Amino acid sequence: MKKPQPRIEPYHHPAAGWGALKQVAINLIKEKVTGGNYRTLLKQNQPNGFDCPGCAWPDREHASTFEFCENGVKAVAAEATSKRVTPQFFAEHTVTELMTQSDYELEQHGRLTDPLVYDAQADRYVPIAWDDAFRLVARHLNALDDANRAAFYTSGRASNEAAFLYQLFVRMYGTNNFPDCSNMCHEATSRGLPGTVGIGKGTVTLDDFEHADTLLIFGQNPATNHPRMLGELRDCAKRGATIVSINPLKERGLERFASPQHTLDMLSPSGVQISSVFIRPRVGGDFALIKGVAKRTLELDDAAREAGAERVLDVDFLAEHTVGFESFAADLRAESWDTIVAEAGVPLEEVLKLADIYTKGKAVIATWGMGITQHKNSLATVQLLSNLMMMRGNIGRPGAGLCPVRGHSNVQGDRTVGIEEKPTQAFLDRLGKAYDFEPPREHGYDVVETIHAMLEGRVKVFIGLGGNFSIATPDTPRTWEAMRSCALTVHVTTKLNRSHLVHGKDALILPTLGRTEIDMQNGVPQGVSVEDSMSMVHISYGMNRPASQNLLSEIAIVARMAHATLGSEKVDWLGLAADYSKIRDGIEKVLDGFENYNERLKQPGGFHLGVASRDRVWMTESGKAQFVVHAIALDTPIHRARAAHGQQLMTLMTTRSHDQYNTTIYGLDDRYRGVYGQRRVLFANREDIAMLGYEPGQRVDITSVWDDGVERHVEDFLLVEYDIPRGCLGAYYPETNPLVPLSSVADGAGTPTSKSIPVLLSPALSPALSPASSPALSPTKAETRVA
Ligand SMILES: Nc1nc2c(c(=O)[nH]1)N[C@H]1C(S)=C(S)[C@@H](COP(=O)(O)OP(=O)(O)OC[C@H]3O[C@@H](n4cnc5c(=O)[nH]c(N)nc54)[C@H](O)[C@@H]3O)O[C@H]1N2
Ligand SMILES: Nc1nc2c(c(=O)[nH]1)N[C@H]1C(S)=C(S)[C@@H](COP(=O)(O)OP(=O)(O)OC[C@H]3O[C@@H](n4cnc5c(=O)[nH]c(N)nc54)[C@H](O)[C@@H]3O)O[C@H]1N2
Ligand SMILES: [Mo]
Repeated sequence: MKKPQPRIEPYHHPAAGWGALKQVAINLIKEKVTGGNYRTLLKQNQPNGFDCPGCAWPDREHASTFEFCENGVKAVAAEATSKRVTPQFFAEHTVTELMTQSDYELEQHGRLTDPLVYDAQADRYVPIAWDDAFRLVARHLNALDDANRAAFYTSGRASNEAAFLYQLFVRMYGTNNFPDCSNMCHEATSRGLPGTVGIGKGTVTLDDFEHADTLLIFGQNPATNHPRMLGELRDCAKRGATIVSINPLKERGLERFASPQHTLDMLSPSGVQISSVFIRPRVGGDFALIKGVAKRTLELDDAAREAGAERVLDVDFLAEHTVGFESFAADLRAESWDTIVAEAGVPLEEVLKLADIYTKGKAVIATWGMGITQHKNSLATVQLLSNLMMMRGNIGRPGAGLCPVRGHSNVQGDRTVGIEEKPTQAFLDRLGKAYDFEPPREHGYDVVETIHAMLEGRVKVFIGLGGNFSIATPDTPRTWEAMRSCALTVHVTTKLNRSHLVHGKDALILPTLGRTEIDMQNGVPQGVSVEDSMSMVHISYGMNRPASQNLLSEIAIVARMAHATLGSEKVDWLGLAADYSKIRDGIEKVLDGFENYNERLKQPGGFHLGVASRDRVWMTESGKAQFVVHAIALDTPIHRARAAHGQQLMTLMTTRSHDQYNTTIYGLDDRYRGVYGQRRVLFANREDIAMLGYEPGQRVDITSVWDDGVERHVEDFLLVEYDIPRGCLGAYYPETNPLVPLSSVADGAGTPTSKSIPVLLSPALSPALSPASSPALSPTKAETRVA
């Protein structure tokens, strides 16, 4: 295929539509997906098919007609590619050489076929027998003087069975060090909601979308990240529901959408209007905005009470189900409108308008994504949003509720089955009893703590079940230094990525089956189960021939690692790996809600794992839903940086382009935002560009402002004029991860603050790199800055 010409060209069509159909065809051709594997696309999210590895958005009954999703197809095509990375490939390339390739190029090489071990002398990965690989892992783990010197990462694609077995192995080994991708993702949700409604999960199911009259979409870009959600929003819009987008950007998919399942949409040039209202806070302004809406709700209730009209607050719900409302109300009354408006970056009329919409809604769903969770105050923001919804009883009734929209297809399930660095004692008790051992009791490290621990020599072995730890994480040069200080790094993986190249003294690449592939154990095809964003648990069967004969399933890899490290006296690891239903029996024993697990998975669509708050049962300390008071923070790192640098200081958010899946770069376009053939772009407001003395199209370097004396810097970004609030910038992740300071995390959640980085710009010093070939994360540049 010819190299794309880098260009900027605004997109005027509705999201999805014909543009998406065209991309599907292009991706199947690019990945050279062959005959049989095409047909598997039709089995995606079907009762006997596989769960889409794309995102965690649920499916109607998991049994509807084939739901079309461009990015689901990209994810499946990327896994079904006929390209292969064989031992021969590694014989031809040293690791140092591969480091000069971009993440996009690394992804393009295809599927890994054989287990590999790093040979330091040759600076190459060379083949290793599976048993030898497991022996190497066991030798390292058993040589550590303390189990807490190892960390076990999980990316949210791992199935319930793989994740449960993994946590059992790791806890029997002796640690709770479970950094996982959700530490960087919805942690503010998982840690915040238990404090208000008792459980860190959403309260709605898809059925509620049929009854909602108002939807508030906070900080999400569904056209790219959860395309199937747009189908749901489309139907809501057609029914006349009010949809509000709360986002600094006017994302295309929230404006107009043409559903490929609906002929009329496809024939209409403008598609269907989705959001009728766009509220555009400044980056990080949501907390103040939501506080304003809550304050106004209270004022409207005061007025209604005085006039003897119907109350605006759901007083029955407040009385019967909640505690703490009085102090919450007092805090709202004391809050100044000036502070709210200044910190939200939204004019007062807009705050009042949003409150008006919210209070007119009889059934309101609030959804949220990374625009809410990746800030310093993200946990407080999630709790405040939950409180706002509680004011009008919008939790636990039809058509209303909390809807965090998760990322990875099984990130929620992984946490449910025990991928948790802060497990409850009750969970550990049951696990220990079921498997006759004493689990480690003290809390383990999350992602950021793991990196700190490696840097300080406290963690020496890193094992990753999927993911791309070295560039999904913040502060790239320090993370690389951390990874390189390890005695052993191990990656269970499908495709070559940066993390394999930024390795410990010993290093293993263990290639595994993807979810779309047939997983045969003892002659019986095995299914795995996953839990989506709305707590539906269902089974998934792969359909494609494995990419290589020498792949093992994730479960087999975990089991054989455990067998080699711990032996099989207590747990018959290999027996469990031979029949996954036995692992599910274990899950059923240890966790509530999984009664008759194997049986209930046979129902088409699976089953709903009860969420207590949905039933208005509150698993909080008080036994009620709790109002929590948080002040608007006025002394954040952003405030301090602005005080020091004035107007020059900008707040940078890092998001996904349309052609990526997290760190996996499928292509170089971001169609809906009008970016083609390049990724090193920086979206800025036209007036800011002028104020800072630049021109659109000029190239700039970006430096973050932090107080630890470390220079964090990325180079050579194209300034693109964009409709974004003043003082805010947008760029892609992972290219900008070197800018996120390791110590900059969400209070109470530990999430890197990758959507609010205080930065300064300067004219680009280096000559412009060719955008199409520039390393996605210029590794050499990042490396030169490793202290
Ligand atoms: N195709 C595809 N699908 C994916 C992924 C992918 O990379 N590619 N990733 C998966 C994963 S792991 C996740 S977590 C989800 C992520 O899905 P999203 O949550 O949609 O993630 P992002 O693209 O990072 O950014 C979300 C939005 O937040 C907005 N935003 C930024 N700062 C703020 C703010 O301060 N306030 C508000 N209100 N909005 C803000 C941005 O403008 C953007 O529209 O998608 C999942 N699905
Ligand atoms: N600056 C910034 N940083 C961020 C974010 C952001 O918005 N901005 N978002 C954060 C978020 S929300 C997340 S979730 C993390 C994502 O962090 P990760 O989950 O670590 O990253 P991914 O890019 O999803 O992982 C991709 C790799 O997983 C492997 N893989 C794919 N499929 C499989 C499989 O079936 N099995 C196994 N074993 N491996 C597989 C492939 O090798 C692929 O290269 O990044 C976070 N980092
Ligand atoms: Mo995520």
